[in-house]
Amino acid sequence: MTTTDRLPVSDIDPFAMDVLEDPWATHATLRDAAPVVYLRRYGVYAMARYEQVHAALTDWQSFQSGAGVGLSHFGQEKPWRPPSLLLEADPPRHDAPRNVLAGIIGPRALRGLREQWFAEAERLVDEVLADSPEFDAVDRLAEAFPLRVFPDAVGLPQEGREHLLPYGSFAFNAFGPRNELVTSALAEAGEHSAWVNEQCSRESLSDNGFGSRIWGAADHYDITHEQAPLLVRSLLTAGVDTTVNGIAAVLYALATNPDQWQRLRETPSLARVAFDEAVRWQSPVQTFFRTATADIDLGTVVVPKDHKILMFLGAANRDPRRWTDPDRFDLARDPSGHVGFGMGIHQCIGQHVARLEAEALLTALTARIETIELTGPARVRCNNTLRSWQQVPVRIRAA
Ligand code: HEM
Ligand code: OVM
Repeated sequence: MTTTDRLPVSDIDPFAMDVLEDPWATHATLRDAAPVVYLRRYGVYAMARYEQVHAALTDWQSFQSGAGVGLSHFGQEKPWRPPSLLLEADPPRHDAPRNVLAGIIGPRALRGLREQWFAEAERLVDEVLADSPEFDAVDRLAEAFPLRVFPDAVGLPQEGREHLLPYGSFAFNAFGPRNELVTSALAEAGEHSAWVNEQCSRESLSDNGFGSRIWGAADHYDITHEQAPLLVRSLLTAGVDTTVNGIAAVLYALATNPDQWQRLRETPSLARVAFDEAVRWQSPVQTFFRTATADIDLGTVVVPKDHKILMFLGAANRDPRRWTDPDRFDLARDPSGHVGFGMGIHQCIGQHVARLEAEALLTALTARIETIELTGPARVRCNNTLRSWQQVPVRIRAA
C-alpha cells in the first residue's frame, strides 16, 4: 500500500477468487490502512471500518443509490436490467415502493405465516432425520427450507422455480466487476431473467400472496401499475439467495461451535439472536457501493463527486473498534447494530422474512437434534457480493 497524503492507494482486488473465498485477512488490512482507501484497479474509494460504513449508509443525501449500488455507474453504463425501484433509487422516488413493501412483508403482515412456516420446518427436519444422519446442510436445509416457504408466500407457480437461485446469484454477481463470475454466467442469465420477469405479471401470481398484494397496492394508487412488476421482481431477486446463505451461515456457525449449539438447545428463544449473530459474523451480503452526489469531505480525504464508494459490510461487522472479539460467533453478545442488513433508509425490508424463516428452522432443529457437527470441509461458492455456501457437510444425532 502506498500512501499519498492521507489516502492509502491499494492494489488489492476484493473480487479476486482467493479473496472472495476467504476475505477476512483482506478486510483487516483495509480496515487498518485508513478510514478510506483508494482501490486503484477499480478506481473506487473503499471503507472497511464500522464507523465510516455506518455513516455512509445513513447519509443518503451524500451517498446516493440511484446510480446503482454496484461498481457500474448507471449514468455512464447501461444497467443489465431496469433498475430496482427500491435498492437503486433515492428519495423521493424510493419511498412509495418502500412503504408498500413494508406493509406487505413487515412484521405485522408476517404474523399469519408464522404457524405455517413453523409446521413446514418441522416437516422438513423430520424428513431429513428419516434419511441418513450425514448430509449436506446447504442442500437439505439451507436451500430446501426457503424454497418450500418463500415462493408459495409470494404466490409463484411450481413450474420454473429452479430459476430462482441462479437468477439471484447472477444479480449479486452483477454488482461486482465483469470478472469470470459474471461472464461465465451471462449465457444462461437471459433465460433466468425471462422466467423471473414473466412471474411478475398479475396473471402469473396466485391471488393470496405477497405478489398479488403488490398489485393490489397499485389498484389503490399507492404505486402505479407500471411499478408493480418491478416490485415483485425485488422480492424474487433479493428474497431467496440471501436467506439461503443466511441460514447456511448460522448452520455452519452452530456446527463449528458445539458450545453455542448446546446453549441454543438449552434456550431455544435465542434462535433470532443466533441468526443475527450469524449475519454479523458471516455477512451473507458482503458489500454494496454508493455514488458521491458531490465532493464529500471525510476529514482525511475528499471523495470526488460521481465517484463510487465500496462499503465492506462484512469488514464493518468484524471491526474490533466496534466489536469485542469480533471473529467469535457468540450467542452471549448483542449483535444488534450490525450492518449485515444495511442501515438507514435502504435497510433490508425483507429482514423480518429472513428472521422468521431462520427462527422456524432453528426451533425445529433444536427440538429434534442433540448434536450437529461438520464431517468435512465446508466449501464456499465464490460470488462478487454474497458469502455463499456450496456445501456444509454435517452429521447429526437425533434427540
Ligand atoms: C436491502 C441484506 C433478505 C429484500 C438489503 C440491504 C442489505 C440486505 C445489506 C441494504 C442494501 C443497501 O443499503 O443498498 C439481506 C440479507 C438477507 C436479506 C443479509 C438475509 C439474510 C431479504 C429478503 C428480502 C429482501 C428475504 C425479500 C423478501 C430486500 C430489498 C431491499 C433489501 C427489497 C432494498 C430495500 C431498499 O432499498 O429500501 N438487504 N437481505 N432481503 N433487501 Fe435484503
Ligand atoms: C432489488 C434488490 C434488493 C436487494 C438486493 C438485491 C440482488 C436486489 O430490489 O431488486 O440484490
